[in-house]
Amino acid sequence: MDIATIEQAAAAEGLTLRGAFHPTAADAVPGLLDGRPTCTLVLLGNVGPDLWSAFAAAPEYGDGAPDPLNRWSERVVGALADALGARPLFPFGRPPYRPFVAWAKRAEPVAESPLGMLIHPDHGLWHAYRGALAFAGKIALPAPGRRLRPCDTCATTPCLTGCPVGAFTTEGYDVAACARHVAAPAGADCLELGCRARRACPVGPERQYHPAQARFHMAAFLAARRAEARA
Ligand code: B12
Ligand code: SF4
Ligand code: SF4
Repeated sequence: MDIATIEQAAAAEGLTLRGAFHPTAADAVPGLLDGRPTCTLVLLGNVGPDLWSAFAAAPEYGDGAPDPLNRWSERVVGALADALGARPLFPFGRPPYRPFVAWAKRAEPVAESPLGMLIHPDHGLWHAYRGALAFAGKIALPAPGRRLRPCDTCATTPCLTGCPVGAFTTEGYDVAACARHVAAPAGADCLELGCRARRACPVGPERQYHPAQARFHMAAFLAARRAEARA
């Protein structure tokens, strides 16, 4: 198995290869189901709107059942894992969540932004992870390139002043304040076009999600909050 084969197989399904690494015990990557340790972890996800056309054409998108993108990810990443001889792992589900944020930092040049979300030097804040493939074999990987964190040279940090309700503070992300605003009529801009603070970031503007994708994610965020409140 080589990394280019995995990248091509993922791309054929609408997923982008989001880097890979050779885990150590500190990475807390589970082994394969037959007991072998994971020697290579490959992350898959989306960069900008690249996954959207594949997902919007899938049966899960319009079937009306909960969590369509997660179910699509389980089906597609699960099928890739079967075909490539890997174990699929997912960032969603029930807590405790798999530490995808820490894995992402090992796999590609992403770093925490002042918003908490990971920023990529090319894709900005417009990217996410849909799953990972755990392989027993040690797959040869390109040497990690050194990239600068865009926030280190961002003089005005417009992301920190972009939120109309000040949900991003030095204390962290005020999820309740954000959700209240997005659910209210005054939050229609965030609901329809995506997080305004995220949109204020000048990095990777061409990767910004289109309105249909932005609305889908924001509606999913509100649905997750409602489900949390009911639990
Ligand atoms: C739980 C969770 C949430 C919770 C946050 C709970 C909280 N803060 O109290 C809720 C449902 C609110 C949430 C929302 C969003 N999330 Co979220 N979330 C997760 C999840 C599943 C687990 C995080 C966790 O608890 N890890 C375990 C703890 C121990 O590790 P931690 O690093 O300390 O985790 C903290 C942060 O990750 C933070 N967090 C999680 N999501 C977000 C989003 C923002 C904007 C910020 C500032 C912080 C934050 O909250 C965690 C607990 O304090 C991760 C996936 C994963 N497996 O990691 C995605 C993840 C972090 N979320 C992600 C995203 C994109 C979002 C949204 C922006 C989705 C959207 N709507 O587009 C929204 C934010 C809404 C907005 N303003 O736009 C991405 C981030 C990608 C990136 N570029 O960095 C991840 C990695 C999922 C993915 N599939 O890629 N999320
Ligand atoms: S606006 Fe500046 S500080 Fe904020 S995430 Fe973008 S590059 Fe980083
Ligand atoms: S979605 Fe809107 S209310 Fe929520 S953090 Fe982003 S800018 Fe603030």
